[in-house]
Amino acid sequence: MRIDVITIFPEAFQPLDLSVIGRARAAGAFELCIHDLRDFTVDRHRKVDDKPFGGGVGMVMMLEPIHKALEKVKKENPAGRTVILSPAGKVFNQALARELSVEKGLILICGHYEEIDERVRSFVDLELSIGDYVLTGGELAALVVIDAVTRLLPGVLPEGAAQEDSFTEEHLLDWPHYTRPAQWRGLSVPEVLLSGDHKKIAAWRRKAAEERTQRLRPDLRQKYLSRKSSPSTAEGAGARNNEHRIARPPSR
Ligand code: JCQ
Repeated sequence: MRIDVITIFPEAFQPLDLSVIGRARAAGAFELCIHDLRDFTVDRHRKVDDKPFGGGVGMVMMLEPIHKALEKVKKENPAGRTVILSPAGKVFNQALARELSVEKGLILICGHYEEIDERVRSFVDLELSIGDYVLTGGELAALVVIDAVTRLLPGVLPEGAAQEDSFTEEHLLDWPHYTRPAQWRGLSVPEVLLSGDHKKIAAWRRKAAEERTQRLRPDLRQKYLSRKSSPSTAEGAGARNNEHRIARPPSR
């Protein structure tokens, strides 16, 4: 997969040089290209924003630099899905991370200031939100999406590690984990985990995951149960509305 990012803060993507994702990138599991939006400006001041029509505080990101950047980047990443990050987007989750992880390419556009000119939505494929809060820019949201998507690519995690997350797509939290020592300052490990009985251990984990989900995230548990009974409506209006998905034939 090739990922391009269009941003006014290229340095914000340094975290992707670290740890698991950094090593995977160095090993060629995916390609990442960061583009400075100011390189696509047309004026002496390298201006990327302007005052809002109709007045008001704050600035609006201009269309022209974003469009110019996209023109260049799309030539290098022709199958890349163009994505903008904003609180108005479709709320990102593990299922969306899986969907994006099978794309040939992604092109992420990071907004700043108060807003992006609304007309940008006429030339992007998808608008994503990482949650219901407001950030100062799209960079942190893009980092979250890149991390969640790239860890699903072949060769990034140890064999089987990403498969275990299928649990989370069933709307279950992970089961409790323990490591040595088995006794620590009066805190012990559940007996069954020391038994060596793998069938019993698997059953315990399933039950523990369900109990823990009910206790800590009853909302997830509810979705899990309603999906089992009527799969198409389990996500509610969020999944049914197609507003964030702009029609385009799937990439080859
Ligand atoms: C992303 N959840 C919050 C803020 C406007 C493109 O328009 C805007 C983008 C941002 C930055 O992204 C977020 C965000 N997911 O705040 C305002």
